[in-house]
Amino acid sequence: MRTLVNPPATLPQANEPCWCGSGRKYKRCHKRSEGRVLPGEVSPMRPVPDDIARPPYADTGQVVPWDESRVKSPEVIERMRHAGKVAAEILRLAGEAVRPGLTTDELDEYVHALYIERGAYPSPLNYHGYPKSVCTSVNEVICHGIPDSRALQDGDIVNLDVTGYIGGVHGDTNATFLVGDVDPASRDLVRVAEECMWHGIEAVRPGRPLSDIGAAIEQHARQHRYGVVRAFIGHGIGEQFHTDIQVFHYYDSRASTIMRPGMTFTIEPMITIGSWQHKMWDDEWTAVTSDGKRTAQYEHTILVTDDGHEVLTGGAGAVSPSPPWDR
Ligand code: EYF
Ligand code: CO
Ligand code: CO
Repeated sequence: MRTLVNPPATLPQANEPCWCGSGRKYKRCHKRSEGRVLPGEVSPMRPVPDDIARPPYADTGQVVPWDESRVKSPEVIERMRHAGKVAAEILRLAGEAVRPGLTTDELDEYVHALYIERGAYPSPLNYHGYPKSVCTSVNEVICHGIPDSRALQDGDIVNLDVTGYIGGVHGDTNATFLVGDVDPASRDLVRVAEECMWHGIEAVRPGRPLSDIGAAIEQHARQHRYGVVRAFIGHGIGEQFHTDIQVFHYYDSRASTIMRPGMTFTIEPMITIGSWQHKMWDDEWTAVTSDGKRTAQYEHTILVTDDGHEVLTGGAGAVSPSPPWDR
């Protein structure tokens, strides 16, 4: 029997045989993936010119961690301010390019060029072997979506996660963008995800445990009946993309590390309309919600200061420059 690849114009009823010729009921076959994001073709890795300084994993894809102080020196902090600004600018420009019909691979090509024009190495590229320069996570994709040949569709939401390596340090930031005309429920999700990030940021102060951050995020998400993804967390950052600090986005009493001035880490909550549980695509990179419902994320790189915090990827020119309630 011939097996069809593309769905016909008229779809079967749930209990009728699937259009693909599998012999299974439609509801047990292709109905399950209807409206879901499907993987496309991934283009070859893009080269980075030799004159751009590369992190140690760039050539091998192997990440070999080393001991890095949790508290950064003023000199490292100054370099992180610059890396943060570069990442924030690239994220804003990438978001301005988002439109229906553009493929996520075309977005990657654009973002890759933005890093290079600024003398930055795209931190995701070959990090643990990751094949692209930016993560593009559409609709039910929680994080680490790989740019490919899928075109953005009117009504999609897409998270762009930009990390740049410049001056020997990384700056990491992301935001979720609307593609064309997006339904009110998804717009509310995106708004609350941004608010959750800022509630987490406002909980950053020296002398307090990291668990304050997750508590603030979880409380706000719950208030809106949204879920908080648990499998992916914020991380320490500096000369390495990821250091040993772990930032949970939900309350966990074990997050007892006390925040100290000079610490740098990301806050990057992933908020869901339905289940907070995830499953992985066969590519083993792309994490999606277990129920296929939408999810949204925002991320900033934060410095703990003597009296609170500084948002290294925030400020003028950032997509999310300050708490929405202060704008
Ligand atoms: C080993 C990757 C490794 N990991 C984290 C590698 O912090 C990040 N975003 O805010 C972040 C970004 C990327 C990243 C890009 C690539 N990786 C992804 C998924 C699994 C994995 O296992
Ligand atoms: Co990121
Ligand atoms: Co991050």
